[in-house]
Amino acid sequence: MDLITLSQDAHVGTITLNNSPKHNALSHLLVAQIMEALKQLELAKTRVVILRAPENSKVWSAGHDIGELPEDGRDPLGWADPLRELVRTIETFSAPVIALIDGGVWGGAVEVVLACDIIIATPESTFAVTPAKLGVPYNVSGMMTFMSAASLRIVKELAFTALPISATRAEHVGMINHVIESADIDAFTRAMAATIAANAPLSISVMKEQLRVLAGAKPLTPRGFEKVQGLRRVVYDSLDYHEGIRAFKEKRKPVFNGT
Ligand code: YXS
Repeated sequence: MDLITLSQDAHVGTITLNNSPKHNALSHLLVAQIMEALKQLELAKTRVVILRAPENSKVWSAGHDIGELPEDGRDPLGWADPLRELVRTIETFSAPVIALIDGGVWGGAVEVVLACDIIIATPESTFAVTPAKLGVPYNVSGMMTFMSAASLRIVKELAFTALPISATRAEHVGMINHVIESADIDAFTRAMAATIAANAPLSISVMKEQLRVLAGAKPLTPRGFEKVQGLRRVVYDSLDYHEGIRAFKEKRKPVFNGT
């Protein structure tokens, strides 16, 4: 596992994203290594996992690997997409996952962070929800992750502007748990992890699953789901979707025409 590092100290496991040249873009390979690490920690009956990037990272994760977004008419965020699998794995992991954020979090990486149970960030950290910047149709469960993390009005501002918001604002609107100075965040996070690890793991594990099931219990009729999927197809079949990806690869601003 060369794109991450994995360490374990008593009941606390730490996964560090470590592909800085690509700003920890969530490629198939990086996600596979995170999933493998989570599997090892689950087998070791780990009581808390800390998911982080190296200290003083300018970018915690640049989100989905844009080079891996399909352009052949397939849903770019379908069930089997590695980002989707990672979000589900974090949500169903048997113990709490704490996201320790230091740097910019972009696109689908914001959803990965929001899928974590507790989020602790440095003041320099930012969060940017970017589908509109690339012309991507975000998927249904992903939008529910955002809606579970902040009010609808905040989600709309994040989604429509695609602008980064600060950790301070994210905390103010209840999207993250704590903003802690860079010099103190490691000790603060480890202290919280130790507190959780000293509590009853079965009770915590069941409460985590109860909260997941209850938070996800939202009515969506089959007809409603099919309508949303049809609307998403219009987007990922659009010229704007291809323009968004091409513009990123050509390092230029995209020009969207709404077609
Ligand atoms: O030019 P080289 O080969 O060195 O590669 C550059 C970037 O192309 C690459 N890179 C990425 N490659 C694939 N997927 C990415 N998401 C990605 N982000 C970056 O990493 C190398 C260094 O990037 P560079 O030169 O731009 O670094 P920088 O320090 O000037 O700028 C850092 C960022 C993060 C501000 C910048 O890289 C950036 O804006 N990245 C894209 C962030 C983004 O829009 N992410 C959303 C990805 S799509 C996604 O998550 C969902 C599908 S959705 O959009 O729906 O939420």
